[in-house]
Amino acid sequence: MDTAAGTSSAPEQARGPVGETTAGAALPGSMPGSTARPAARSTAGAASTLSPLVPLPGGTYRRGSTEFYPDEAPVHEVTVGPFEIEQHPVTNAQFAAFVDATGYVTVAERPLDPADYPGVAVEDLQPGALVFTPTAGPVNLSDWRQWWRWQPGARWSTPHGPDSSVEGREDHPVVQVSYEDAQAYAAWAGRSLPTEAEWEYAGRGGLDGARFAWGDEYQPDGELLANHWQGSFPYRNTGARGWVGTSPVGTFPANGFGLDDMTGNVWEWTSSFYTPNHAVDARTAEEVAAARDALTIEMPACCAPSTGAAMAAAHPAPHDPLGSRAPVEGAGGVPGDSSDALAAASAEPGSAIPRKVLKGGSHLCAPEYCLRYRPAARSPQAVDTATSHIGFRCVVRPPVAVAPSMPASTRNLLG
Ligand SMILES: [Cu+2]
Repeated sequence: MDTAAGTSSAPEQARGPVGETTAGAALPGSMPGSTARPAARSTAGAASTLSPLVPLPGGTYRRGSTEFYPDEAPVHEVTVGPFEIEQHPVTNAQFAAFVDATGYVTVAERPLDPADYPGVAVEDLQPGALVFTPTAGPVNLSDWRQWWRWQPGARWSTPHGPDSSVEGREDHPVVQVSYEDAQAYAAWAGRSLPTEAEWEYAGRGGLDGARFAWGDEYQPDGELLANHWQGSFPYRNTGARGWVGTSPVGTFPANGFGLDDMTGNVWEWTSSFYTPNHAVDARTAEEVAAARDALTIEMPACCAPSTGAAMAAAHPAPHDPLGSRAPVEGAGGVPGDSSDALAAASAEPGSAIPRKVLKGGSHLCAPEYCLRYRPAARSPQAVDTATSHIGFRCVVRPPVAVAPSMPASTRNLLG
């Protein structure tokens, strides 16, 4: 494994104009039923630092796409209830406030238990995370290990390793957060993580069925509208509006709901377990697993190490997979996501670590390689894995009235 903290390849670093756009800056965009952005809601201990919430009415929309990757199909109608969603991804400054207030230690900062990794040298069990590193030149794009490395000391505050920091990047999205970390922040904020259906509804910004968050045309009037890879992947990134890597939230225009960075910049965690396609979303875990195992179409693995195999690349499989203590959301009014069986079915074959759906694509998505900076795009991610291009944002739902007579088929539509 690569344990070289001082590796010769320079990790990707933003080199754009720091501070040119401030977090939460008002940008053009309309919200349903309102012309002004709402102020941040007051929640215990966190009020002044949380992202503003944008209220969305909910409704029925067409989820998915048949134009790109098989896991986005079929296009189908989904109904979501009203909810509020954070205007932009959680920033480094916001995550720092959470850590300051709680002393929270992220998964990437926790030591790996030698008992879980017999035969592995103790020095190879340092806390760390996955860091993207550009290659020297063109490489075979089928092997993500060429541009992802396990970096000891990589964590949210030093996202590219011990020599990096988030200083001057306070208004960039936080990265190197696992699913558990995102959930912990949301709980502190009195908020939740969105379901996949909620996220895609929000990401579409009211443009039902559109290819991108801004419409069907990739670059209307030649304008780049999301932070995704510019140049040749994975070795030359000429920058998105000057930014290589993450960009300050709100650097690009908001979508029709007034939401910043819904596509591009960083992938965002959702609470939904990954399914091989939408046709099996509302079925049993057995059907999901069967569909997963039958999925023989070779999908480009995005710009991301999509599964716990990333960890396995650096470490042999632990006896007690981290997934076994992975939090499962669902009992409190998030339909469809509560089943242990669905968690198991979401895992990569041969792995016990559940995978959640990531949405939105990231600054690493390169058009010639990964067309996932779209609302319909999805990517499976093992819940224990943190990388330099995954972040999150939170939602707030109205209190759910208990409706014991609600038929299961209706519940599933919400998931
Ligand atoms: Cu991608």
